[in-house]
Amino acid sequence: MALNDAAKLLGQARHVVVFTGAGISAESGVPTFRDALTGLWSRFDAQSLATPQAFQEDPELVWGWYEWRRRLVQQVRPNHGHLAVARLAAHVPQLTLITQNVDDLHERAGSEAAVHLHGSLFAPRCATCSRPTPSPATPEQPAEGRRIPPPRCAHCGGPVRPGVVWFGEQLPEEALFAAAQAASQCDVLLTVGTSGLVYPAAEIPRLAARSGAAVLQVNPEPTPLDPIATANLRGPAAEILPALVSAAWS
Ligand code: BV8
Ligand code: ZN
Repeated sequence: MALNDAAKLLGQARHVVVFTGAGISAESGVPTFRDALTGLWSRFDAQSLATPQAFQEDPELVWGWYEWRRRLVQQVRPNHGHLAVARLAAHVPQLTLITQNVDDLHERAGSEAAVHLHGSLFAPRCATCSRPTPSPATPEQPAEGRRIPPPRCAHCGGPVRPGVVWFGEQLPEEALFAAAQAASQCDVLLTVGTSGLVYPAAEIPRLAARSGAAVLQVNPEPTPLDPIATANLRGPAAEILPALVSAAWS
């Protein structure tokens, strides 16, 4: 299905779900999970660092990695893909934005109430008593990163951890419930920049398809979601999304 037909579907939609992954932030300069890690972390893969075990074994290495990512996100800006998603909300009767990303680029692009299935780089909490803690001042870091001891919790003295969902950890219940609810009720789901490999998040587009929604996929590469998609729009999000929104409401 071509972009104009996909735009027609979007233009007639009552409830649109936008489901995003790392690919929508790639053109802002935020590495995806498929991109090899650099500097201090080059000998690790993201999936092994993003675990409670890694933090247990080497908290300074893992905290240093998240502080490096947080600093990078603070230095970059939302791209035309994020901005088109924010614009889309003004055109459709109901829009639910669900993201796997831990950056804040959707919010900085003007999107309200993004459902963060995997948490955020900007919501640290105590690893022991789970009390939220203020984000520390962003430490200077050499480009290749460095080990940083995590701050201590003011209440129990426990180590502070990033407010993200690590592999092997459960997703926040209310976020997962809201996402499943929206996916089962929407009539169009736009999946953007995700490889569809991480569960249970990857179940969301499938739930929408099983519930009768049209799934529109934006990704320069094929993914396991291709077979369930009504349209596979091959290309970068910052090009395809503005074109889709303009075609639907020009
Ligand atoms: C859990 C936060 C259970 C941290 C993240 C079922 C089957 C198999 C395995 C499992 C299963 N169920 C559970 C598992 C285990 C595991 C899992 O899914 N493993 C996979 C890898 C096989 N899941 C879990 O561990 C989950 N927890 O199951 O708990 C449980 C139950 C009870 C009690 C206790 C526990 C937790 C998963 C969440 C992990 N945290 N992030 C952090 O960020 O550091 S996941 C992280 O990786 C991201 O959030 C994201 O979800 C994922 C990366 O995927 P994408 O976003 O899709 O990005 P990716 O890099 O892969 O791909 C980028 C895509 O963009 C590509 O397709 C590329 O072509 C495209 N692209 C590139 N440029 C552009 C573009 N697209 C558009 N425009 C461009 N310019
Ligand atoms: Zn504590």
